[in-house]
Amino acid sequence: MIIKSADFICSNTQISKLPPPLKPEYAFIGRSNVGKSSLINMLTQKKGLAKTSQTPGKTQLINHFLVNENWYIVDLPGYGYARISKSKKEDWNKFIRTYLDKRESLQCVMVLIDSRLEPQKIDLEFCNWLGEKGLPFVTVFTKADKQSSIKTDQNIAKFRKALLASFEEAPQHFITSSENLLGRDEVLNFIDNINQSFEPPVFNEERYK
Ligand SMILES: Nc1nc2c(ncn2[C@@H]2O[C@H](COP(=O)(O)OP(=O)(O)O)[C@@H](O)[C@H]2O)c(=O)[nH]1
Ligand SMILES: [Mg+2]
Repeated sequence: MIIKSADFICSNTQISKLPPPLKPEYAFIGRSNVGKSSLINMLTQKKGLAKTSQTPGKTQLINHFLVNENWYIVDLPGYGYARISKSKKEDWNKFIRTYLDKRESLQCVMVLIDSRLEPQKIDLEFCNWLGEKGLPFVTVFTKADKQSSIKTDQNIAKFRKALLASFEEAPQHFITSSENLLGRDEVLNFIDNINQSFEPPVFNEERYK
């Protein structure tokens, strides 16, 4: 897929104010600092599109970016940072889980995982929750440039093995680096294929007025 345009559309804290679900969308999510903003910028080749920062927990909104005027990248707040109150965490959970569970046009959840780390409980729990809800997801291993491909492969194999404790099959996965464009074509092709067969869902217009 050739990226001709990628534009920020809106930030939301309310599900009722999201754009109408008429275009296919892909939610990007993972632990804070996993490299989500960098990956979005890498995929779109637009440097400042999603803001990157070293400060965990900055993005607290559902951000919609429209690509090629026909599909959305959705940047979701990162999960699992320590310095946040319990009630805030619960708010996060409720808000994001409602979005993921109810969004009619959501095609796939892209779960970002740091390829340098051994399987993390919070990532596995999140994948298991997606599985329980029957939501389609893939895993996207980030920052592959930071260590040898042997190490990356070992960590991925461990993660996939851990998923097999609750899934019959591990979901499709991608290996990426925002530094050297690794995985870019693969992720964009995956999205392009789904976009080809997208049919706008029937929805209640009143909800989006
Ligand atoms: N070497 C390397 N660094 C990365 C990569 N992706 C992100 N980073 C760095 O990791 C930090 C967090 O990235 P960011 O995209 O802001 O993470 P987010 O919190 O998940 O949005 C930043 O310092 C990035 O420069 C990558 O693929 N390779
Ligand atoms: Mg970010």
